[in-house]
Amino acid sequence: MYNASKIQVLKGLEAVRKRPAMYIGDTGMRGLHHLIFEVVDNSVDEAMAGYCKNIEVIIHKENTVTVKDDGRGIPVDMHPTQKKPGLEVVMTMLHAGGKFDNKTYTISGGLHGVGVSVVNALSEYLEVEIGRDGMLYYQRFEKGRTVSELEKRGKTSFRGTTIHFSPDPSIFRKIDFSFDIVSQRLREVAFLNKGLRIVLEDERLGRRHEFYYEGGIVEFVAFIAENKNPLHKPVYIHGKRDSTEIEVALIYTETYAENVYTFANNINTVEGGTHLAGFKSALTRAINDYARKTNLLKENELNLTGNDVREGINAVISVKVKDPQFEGQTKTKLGNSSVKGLVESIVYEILSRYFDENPNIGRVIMDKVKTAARARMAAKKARELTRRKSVLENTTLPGKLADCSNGDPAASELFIVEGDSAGGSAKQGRDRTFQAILPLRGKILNVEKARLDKILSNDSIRTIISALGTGIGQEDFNPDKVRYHKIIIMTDADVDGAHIRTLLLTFFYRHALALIKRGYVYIAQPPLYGIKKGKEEYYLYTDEELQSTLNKLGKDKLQVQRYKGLGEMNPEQLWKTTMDPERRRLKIVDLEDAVEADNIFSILMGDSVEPRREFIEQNAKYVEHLDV
Ligand code: 0RA
Repeated sequence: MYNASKIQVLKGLEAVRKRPAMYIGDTGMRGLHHLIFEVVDNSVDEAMAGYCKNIEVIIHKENTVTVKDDGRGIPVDMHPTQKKPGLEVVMTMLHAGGKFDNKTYTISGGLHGVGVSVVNALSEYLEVEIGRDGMLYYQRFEKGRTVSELEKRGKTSFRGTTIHFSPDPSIFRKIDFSFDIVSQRLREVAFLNKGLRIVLEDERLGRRHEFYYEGGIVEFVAFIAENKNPLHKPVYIHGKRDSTEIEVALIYTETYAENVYTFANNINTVEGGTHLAGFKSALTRAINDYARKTNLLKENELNLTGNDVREGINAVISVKVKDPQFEGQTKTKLGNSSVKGLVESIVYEILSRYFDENPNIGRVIMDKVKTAARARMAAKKARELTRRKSVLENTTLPGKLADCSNGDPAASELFIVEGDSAGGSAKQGRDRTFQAILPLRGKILNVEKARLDKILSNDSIRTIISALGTGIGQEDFNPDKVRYHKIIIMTDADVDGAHIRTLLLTFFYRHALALIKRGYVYIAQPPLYGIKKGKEEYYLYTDEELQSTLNKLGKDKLQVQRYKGLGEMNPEQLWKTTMDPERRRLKIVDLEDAVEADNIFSILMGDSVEPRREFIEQNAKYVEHLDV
């Protein structure tokens, strides 16, 4: 029977297939991985409601995915108003999830929480198995359409939901899941939900990760602070009012940067919001009050500033809110105004009590923030004395820069190039009217571990800043003065190159964010392979391109070269493959790329603690050159 409501349903999922980007952001890597995270989010909802302890994600050989949980199982009984099984409602109606149950924390904004029906709509096929009340149920869908009736498949002791789906190749450009991307997000989710076990298995690679954190965000923040010389054990703050739950874990380290990661309903709120605002004001107040009370701050001394009390802090803030409002450019800013006051009062109260009960830790933290305040005042004085000569107002361009002749920033490009030899090739190969080259060598600074004055004393950073022309620092940075509207990071396609790229992106993220937001920062994509056949030359940028070209050309009389570094290309090749606007490929750096780079050192690097150590050991030769 084809009733009116069914027509509605098809229209809904047709809309998803017509404009998938509206629902999952894009149809590239990000959107593809979103499918997994969407299904996992539903299982995590069950965990947050207290019914699910285990989630298993399997990436199969053909890039199909299974997500299995031991929650209550999607309801299979008739839906009271839709007149069909609950499962079908969940799978074929947009946003149906929250409508017929009373889940405490469903997500109502941003790209998350669009519902499993969206995954269903964008899958070639999707199969569901449900164990509920001792019975096993099964149903299959194709491109969002029901293709089999809900069937009973006998008795079972399994309780929960298993969803197996195959992304539709007519929707996604390329279907190849990244173990690391999935693993990183699942680890984050496990950190944010203590006691939840998440297993990731990759049958293509034979790899397996298991995440389980009894301590939740306390372990999370300890992990973030691990390599930065923590000054004390983590402080944990927890509170619940009405239906809002607040958790904060914080730890000060010897370093200077502030690393506060905020989450609302497990979503990384990169743009901050009311939870962050509440935390900041509580921290400043609690520390100033304690400093006055203990006479560490004398009557004639001024209050510590927000920046003072956050120097070297590492914190994770996680709130679970009933109706989260996500705002901002990337829908990652928490808007619920009531959360600010809640976080502020809970953090202030518990932190003040904590200082009273743990005077040793209180003391260590007061020393840290007072040092920060002294450094701030000394830097201010020094600045006033030197009338900010030096790098901030230095208008002479660095000697290493081969500038372009065009004076128009909108038409000018700056290539930041790793190494002198590649820099030389780039200088010879470029079009000097609009392309400038800045070769980098020497130590690269991990900006996360240094105060601004140290950052400014680093040679590479100074040359970049003066080439850009923007100045640096809270008061002096001015993106309107930028001398190039394309700033292109060009590094080797190896581990060292990736590391340098990460460091540079971290620098831009922390000190020149506006340039990323304006879309001025790019990553060059040099080819990975070159093939010669007689006089013909081919350049291939991915392994897939290499394969298909090899297949096309046959295997005879081919010279295949793998480029390990930019230095292996002569100026003409570098121009043709990587610099010529007509032929090159560029990747624009968006906010999420930058956040990812910034997180690599702190929360996303490698695969949990042990492999991270391996990563550092493997790159030890590199780390030696790292000025930290
Ligand atoms: C609707 C209602 C209930 C649970 C779910 C959906 C649910 C959905 C998914 C998706 C993946 N795993 C899931 N587990 C549960 C509540 C059911 C009840 O009240 O018993």
